Amino acid sequence: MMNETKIRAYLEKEKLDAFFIAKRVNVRFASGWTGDDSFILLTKEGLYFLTDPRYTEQAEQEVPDYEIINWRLPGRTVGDTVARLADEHNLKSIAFEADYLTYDMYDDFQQKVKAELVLAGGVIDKMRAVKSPQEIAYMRNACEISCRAFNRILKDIRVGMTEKELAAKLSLYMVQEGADTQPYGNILISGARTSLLHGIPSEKAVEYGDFVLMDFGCQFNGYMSDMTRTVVVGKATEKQREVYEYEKRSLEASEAVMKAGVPVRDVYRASLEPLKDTEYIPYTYGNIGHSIGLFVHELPYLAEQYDDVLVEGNVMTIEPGIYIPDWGGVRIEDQVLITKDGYENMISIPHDLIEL
Ligand SMILES: [Mn+2]
Repeated sequence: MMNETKIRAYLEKEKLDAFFIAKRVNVRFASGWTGDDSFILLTKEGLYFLTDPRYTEQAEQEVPDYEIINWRLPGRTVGDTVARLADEHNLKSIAFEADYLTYDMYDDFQQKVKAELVLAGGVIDKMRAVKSPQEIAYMRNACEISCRAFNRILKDIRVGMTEKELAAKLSLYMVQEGADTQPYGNILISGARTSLLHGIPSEKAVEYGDFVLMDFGCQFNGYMSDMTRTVVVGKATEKQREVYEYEKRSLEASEAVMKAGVPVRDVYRASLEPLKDTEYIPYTYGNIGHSIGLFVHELPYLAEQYDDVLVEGNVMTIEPGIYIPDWGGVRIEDQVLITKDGYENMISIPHDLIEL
């Protein structure tokens, strides 16, 4: 059993009979299941794990408390199995992830399932916002792995290496340092391309004087790290130094206000303070961080438009940036655990400019 009790508490409170869970990270959060393509129907008394023959053996090992059901029979859909379970257990209402279910699946459920389908988008996602000590420990580990990989990649960054080659090496280093498997879509871009907020590593070779921006992370037992550092190949110019310095102040100003009880809006506003009399405000982006866990971008976010307040046990990334089109950008990103009085930074690499 993992977090089923939290979901049952929600059913109790909302007077619902069951929750159908399809989003992969929510299935993992609920049950601990590490595989793919599987669904959970959780009722007040029952735990049903809907999977197919590729996964039945793994399911017996990983989710032993569940009744494991092969839904993939000829001509059958997940909706058929859910409809049968709903009838057998007299379920009147089933909550589902309205922000995730495909239209096809919803349509199929509507035709076959007699229980009322209740919109519950984002519900389990919100349950994931406060991390347990074990989840925090996993993320500390993921961050340490990333930091070790960062120290290794610095030795490889030199004129002539392409962004793709370096990105591949960085991924390899994280796996060698203990990450789960292939890390997720890492950003490693250089030169003027560093103004692309989510630039994809290209065939561009690193040149002397380039910024190299690395926004990357890995998973440890499914839990993610996410960090960014921007370095200069060779000696930084005056302008590079200036932009870097403002970016560093922006990051540190926002980190300085982070603690439980602080509105996310205030963290965002603090990031702009050091820039307010400069030309750089138009080159910032309105979302400077996100929660992280089993998924890289979780709730809450750090931006003006959200009413969320930080609470103890949130794990947040904090990543303001300055992005100047056709010139380049600087981003520094930490991953922090929110505590009663402040935060613990899980990223041990200093914020100072590194010249290679
Ligand atoms: Mn991030």
